[in-house]
Formats: sequence, C-alpha cells, structure tokens
Amino acid sequence: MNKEFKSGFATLIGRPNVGKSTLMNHLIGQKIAITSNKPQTTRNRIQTMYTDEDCQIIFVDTPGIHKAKNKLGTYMVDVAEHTMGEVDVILWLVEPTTFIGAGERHILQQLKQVKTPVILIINKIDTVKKEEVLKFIDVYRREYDFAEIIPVSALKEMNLDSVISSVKKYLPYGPMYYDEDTVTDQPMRQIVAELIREKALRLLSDEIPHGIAVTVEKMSERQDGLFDIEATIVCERDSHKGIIIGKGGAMLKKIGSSARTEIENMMEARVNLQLWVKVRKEWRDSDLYLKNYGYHPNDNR
Ligand SMILES: Nc1nc2c(ncn2[C@@H]2O[C@H](COP(=O)(O)OP(=O)(O)OP(=O)(O)O)[C@@H](O)[C@H]2O)c(=O)[nH]1
Ligand SMILES: [Mg+2]
Repeated sequence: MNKEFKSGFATLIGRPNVGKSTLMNHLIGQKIAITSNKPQTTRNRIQTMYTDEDCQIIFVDTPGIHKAKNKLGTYMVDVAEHTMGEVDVILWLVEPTTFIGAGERHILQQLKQVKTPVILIINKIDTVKKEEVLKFIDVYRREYDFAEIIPVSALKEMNLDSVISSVKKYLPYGPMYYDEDTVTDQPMRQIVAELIREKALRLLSDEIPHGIAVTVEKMSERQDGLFDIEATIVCERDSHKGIIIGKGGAMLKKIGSSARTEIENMMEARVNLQLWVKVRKEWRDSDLYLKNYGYHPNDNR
C-alpha cells in the first residue's frame, strides 16, 4: 500500500437548496443525488466516492437543516446533524450573501459543539459580482474559525479543484474504504426511486412535491436486456393524486417519460416504466409509513 495515501469522510451540510447535492455530483463527476430548485429535496444520507492516485474522499450528502414541521422533517434534520461528529471534515455550504439569518446561526451553534474542521463553501458565485465575494468571506470569517473559506460555483464547476485539494489536507493517512470503481453506496433501486421523485419535484407545482414519496415495487430484466420497472408515487391527498395524474394522465406520462430517459441512460439499458399513484394521508407523520418508504429513524446515521 502507498504509505502516503489518504482516505476519509467529508460531509456536506447546510440549509435547504444551497446546492449540496449539486456540488457533490459535480465533485465526483456523476449524477447520483437528485437536485431541484425546491427546498428539502434530499431526504437521506447519500455517500459517493471520489478516488484519485493519492486519496479517496467519501462525500456524505445530507438533507438541508431546517425547522422541521413533521416527523419526516425531524428525521431529515437528525440525519444531517448526526454526520457532523462522524466525519473527518465538514463542508458547510452557504448562499452568496452577507445576511446571516436564524438558519445559519443554528448551524453555527452546532459547529461550535464539534471538533471536526469546517471548510466554508460559498456556493453560487456565478450569481453575484466578483467584487462582492470578499464581503461574504469577511462576514463569515468573523463568526467562526474556519479551516478554509472557498467560493465556488457547483453548477458552473468554478473552483472545484480547490475543494478537493483542501479536503485532502484534512484527511488521515489510510487505505481505500471502497474499490476505485465504486461511486456510491446507493442501491440501483433507490437511485431509480429518487430519479422518479426528482422528475415529480421538477414538474409539479410547489404545494405537492414535499408530500411525495416513491417506492419501486418491481425491477426485473428480460432475456433481451430490457428492464421492467414498476413504481408508485405516494402522495397525501386525493386532490394531489388528481394533479399528479393530470388531465387524461398527461402529467403522469410526462413524469414517467422524463424519468425513463434518465434511468435508461444511467442503467445503459432499455426500460419499460410503469407508474402508479397512491394516497397515504399524513404519511410524513407516521412512523410506519416513514419506515416503509425508506426513512428509518436510527438507521441512517
Ligand atoms: N446558479 C447556481 N445555481 C446552483 C448552484 N448550485 C446549485 N444550484 C441550484 O440550486 C438549487 C438547489 O440545488 P440542490 O443541489 O438541490 O440543493 P441542496 O442543498 O442539495 O438542497 P436540499 O437537498 O433541499 O437540502 C438547484 O436549482 C440547483 O441547480 C450554483 O453554483 N449556481
Ligand atoms: Mg440535496
């Protein structure tokens, strides 16, 4: 083994919608975590691996830290906050602004309770003037003794090399945790379910997406290599079900065909995707349903 090889865990934390999942996908060069312009897109801890000749970084994407309004929200925040003490380095992502609000203050409080080094990532710098970035750095520097502060654009891939080289500095020496071809700990079924949820999030209007879960009931390969996949979109109200299905089934068709295209690209196989819609009232406050849909308290930390 190369004695100089480094390996370890780096978690991405922050408020919802700051670009954690986008950044992780661009750092590893593959789309594993789903993203959307709606807050609270990520619901579970998702690990991906970046491996080069002298290090392996395991990135841990987490749900956005927010004021939880139901059991699902409590679970999500719990998942995110638990990673902080379990990794070698924390990447805290923030929006490019000088405003530090209650959400950021809450995270600062949490950071002060752990000894893990924290790299502040000011994301979305493609949306602001270059001269302004120094102001954001200055405001944040006064709040906490960050190991580093790195302005980036995850979407435009600006300054991502600096993120990798900075994370490397804080990793211990050690062997690879995963072989070099492994990209994620997420099972294919889970990625498929998430891609369907992503299309629903992106295509539906604001009130519905938060109340959606997706389960994959069947995934089987035919002899000619085609995959049959059956999945269910779970929502909270009959009226939502109607909207998800749409006039003459138009919306469900739209969700299905955009999900199918992406699943086919990912699996490099043809896919026959069948979608169903089911109502489960208040599922986000039911321990049983949360567990059924993959949000296991105590399990995902
Ligand atoms: N302009 C710009 N938009 C970005 C950038 N990074 C992410 N976004 C957008 O910000 C939105 C949120 O991105 P996500 O990656 O889903 O954010 P997240 O922090 O993972 O959100 P949650 O999972 O809800 O906590 C999406 O619409 C992204 O396209 C960036 O560098 N520049
Ligand atoms: Mg996310």
